[in-house]
Amino acid sequence: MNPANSDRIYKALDKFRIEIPSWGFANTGTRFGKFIQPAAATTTEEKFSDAGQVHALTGACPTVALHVLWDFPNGIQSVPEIHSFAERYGVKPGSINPNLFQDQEYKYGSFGNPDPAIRAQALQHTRDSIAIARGLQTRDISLWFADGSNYPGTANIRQRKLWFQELLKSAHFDLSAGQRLLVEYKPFEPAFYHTDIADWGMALLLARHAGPQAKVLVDTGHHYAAQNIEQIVAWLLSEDMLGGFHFNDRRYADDDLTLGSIDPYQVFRIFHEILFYEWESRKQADIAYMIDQSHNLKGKIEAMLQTVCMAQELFAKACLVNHAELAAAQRSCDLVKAETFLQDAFATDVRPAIQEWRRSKGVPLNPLDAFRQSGYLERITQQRSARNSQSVSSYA
Ligand code: RM4
Ligand code: MN
Ligand code: MN
Repeated sequence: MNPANSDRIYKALDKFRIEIPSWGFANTGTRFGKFIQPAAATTTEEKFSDAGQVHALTGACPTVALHVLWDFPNGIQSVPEIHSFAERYGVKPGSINPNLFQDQEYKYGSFGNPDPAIRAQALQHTRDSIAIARGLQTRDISLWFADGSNYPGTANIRQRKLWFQELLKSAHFDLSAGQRLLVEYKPFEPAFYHTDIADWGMALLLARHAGPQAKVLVDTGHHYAAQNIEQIVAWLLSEDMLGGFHFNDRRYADDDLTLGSIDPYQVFRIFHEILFYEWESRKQADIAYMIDQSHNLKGKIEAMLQTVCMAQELFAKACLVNHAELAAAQRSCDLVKAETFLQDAFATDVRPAIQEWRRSKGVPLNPLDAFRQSGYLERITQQRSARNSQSVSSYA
């Protein structure tokens, strides 16, 4: 690889950060059952410890996304504890995810629930989550709603939209300067007839209505098959409304498979649209890159390392596109030439350059190998297996 390209890769990796989810280290499963891993994290402290390993081995994941219901058993009172875990394990708290889908009250929805008392409870939980984020000095509050309906005629879709508008706006009032509300969308599941925020357009309208600190969050798994996700990314960038990503891969629906395991070219194309935008606009896009994956078959820490390394590789490949030449080829409608710029960048083996970058940062050249040799997995398996064996695994 020529030195100019290696240099581009080093610079790109220097600024590339990706957040890992606390829930990716705990035991999870399918809707049919949980498959217990003896090494899975059983406490928030253990999640921080595992996240700290991923960051220590990659140097690319300084923050961990937290879910309020699962990681803050005492709400705002848990903040000092989280601070101490962050200190101890070398990873900071990142985005704060309110949980508006698990409590029994939310059977018929949260912000879209016909019962005003439940809507008020959902808003209060969101406000508490914003206060938690403030206490932790983290920027993003990331909202995903399971709200929707399963059968035609059972929900007033327009009325629910108004409730969403009203409550998101109220939540926005609570934000401090610099904080952001990220609004995630999902076409279906758990609701199978209609979802209140089903696509990027709905999320965009709601975020706009809420206020200037609300942006859209794109979870790559939350699209119908064949959807052109990079076009959505390009439009959101053009509207200055792209707040962040939840990265994962999918084959059918919200599969939460390891990033790039099915379609690495799509992730490359997403990164390309972002870098092309930055080149053209001469602006740095302010996007939170986050992983939203929870593996029940692969080892949790291994899968997370695999994901981070894949994200770095695809980002490095995307930074090899020569934007000036691409723009010229697009202007002259030289289709084959334009497409070839992308294909050549994608086909480039960036791994040696990434290893050089890792060497310069003092992290292992192969994070996965280093993890396997570290003895960490054996240690936590021993420490946690008794507790994990008591975990409930049945679906019904
Ligand atoms: C949803 C969505 C959210 C995540 C939950 C657990 O499908 O992707 O971002 O918090 O799952
Ligand atoms: Mn998500
Ligand atoms: Mn999801």
